[in-house]
Amino acid sequence: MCDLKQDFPPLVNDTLLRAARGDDVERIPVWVMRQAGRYLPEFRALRAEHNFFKICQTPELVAEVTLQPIRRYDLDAAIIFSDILVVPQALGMVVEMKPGVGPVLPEPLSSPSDIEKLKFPVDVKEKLGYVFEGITLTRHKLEGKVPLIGFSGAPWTLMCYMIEGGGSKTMSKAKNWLYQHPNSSHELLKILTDVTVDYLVEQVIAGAQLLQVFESNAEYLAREQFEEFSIPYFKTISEQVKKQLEKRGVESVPMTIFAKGAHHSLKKLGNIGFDIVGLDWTMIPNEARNQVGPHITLQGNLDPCALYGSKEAIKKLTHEMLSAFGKSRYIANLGHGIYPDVDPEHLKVFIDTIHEYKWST
Ligand code: 1CP
Repeated sequence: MCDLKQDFPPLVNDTLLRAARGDDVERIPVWVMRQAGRYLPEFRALRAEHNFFKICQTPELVAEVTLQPIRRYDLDAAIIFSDILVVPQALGMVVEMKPGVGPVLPEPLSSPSDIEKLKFPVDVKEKLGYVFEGITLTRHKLEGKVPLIGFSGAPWTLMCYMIEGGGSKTMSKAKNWLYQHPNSSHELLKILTDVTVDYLVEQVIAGAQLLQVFESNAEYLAREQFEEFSIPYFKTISEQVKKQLEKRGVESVPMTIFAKGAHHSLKKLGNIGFDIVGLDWTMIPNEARNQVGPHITLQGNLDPCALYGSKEAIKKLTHEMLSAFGKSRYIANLGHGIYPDVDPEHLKVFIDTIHEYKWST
């Protein structure tokens, strides 16, 4: 790999990073979870020619897909094109992306003894080097226009896919482990945490300017399980990523935790070393603010289905969202990833409405 890492172009629009730090911003920064992907015709055209993971593994294609929404919209950040399931792949599991179905792991972990089959420890530079190359190349191709976000799945969410073998309505197989095999569950979650820390550290070294951890499956856990099987690993991730970066002489970057459905634990989420807490659309902005405290930047949270409404309705709901969050310590986003059947023009209305909003002083 050639050393592309030096001399990244200077960042022109740093609004997102300033909002992450709690500095004043002249306009609210906005990016959208899953902003590069299936709702965009230009992504579908490229996807028709290439296997999903082939795209993830090819830095030029990663850069191209990451840039597609940046060309189309006035976004304040890019998120690297990849998937959370590259981590189970790095651990030796087979993951396929089936059109119309989603991810399928044909040989899931069916009992705790299967943990031994995982190829651990993982040399992330060897197994996931393609992600880091994609990040470095994308940083160059972005030409400093907006910051680049790196990401990973959180351990519990990854554990779900590895045990369920794909998506699930109940996560009952993965939850079975929490009740039947708590020690083995912790063993697996610890393995996933170790890989995730190394993976996120290398993403920053490769050029990621903010990191988001997706705990999309938090909503399946009651508070007690969330406190036992999810929160402690968030803490380890934020502490270890920052510590290892310091050791490597690299400046740390803001970190976001998005724990979908974790209403019961917003207070704790404000206290685990993450700088930004992402909210889903069922969470209420001022209640979340009271819970997480004033030192956290909030991100979210329009219902992704609101983009099915008329343009006028989208504007109205977006205005309501903005006035509910207020201008400081806030990053606008949807409350979960954008759906594939959304009209791309409707996303434009959401983004432009955020930027055009007139704050009364
Ligand atoms: O633009 C971006 O946001 C970057 C690309 C990205 C991200 C951040 C993709 C591409 N996947 C993800 C994260 C991801 N992947 C999450 C966390 C965010 C979330 O909750 O939505 C999860 C749970 C996955 C797993 C996954 N991968 C699913 C969900 C399945 C389920 O259980 O409902 C799906 C459908 C995928 C496939 C996928 N990932 C990304 C794309 C563009 C696609 C579609 C694949 C295709 O083209 O066939």
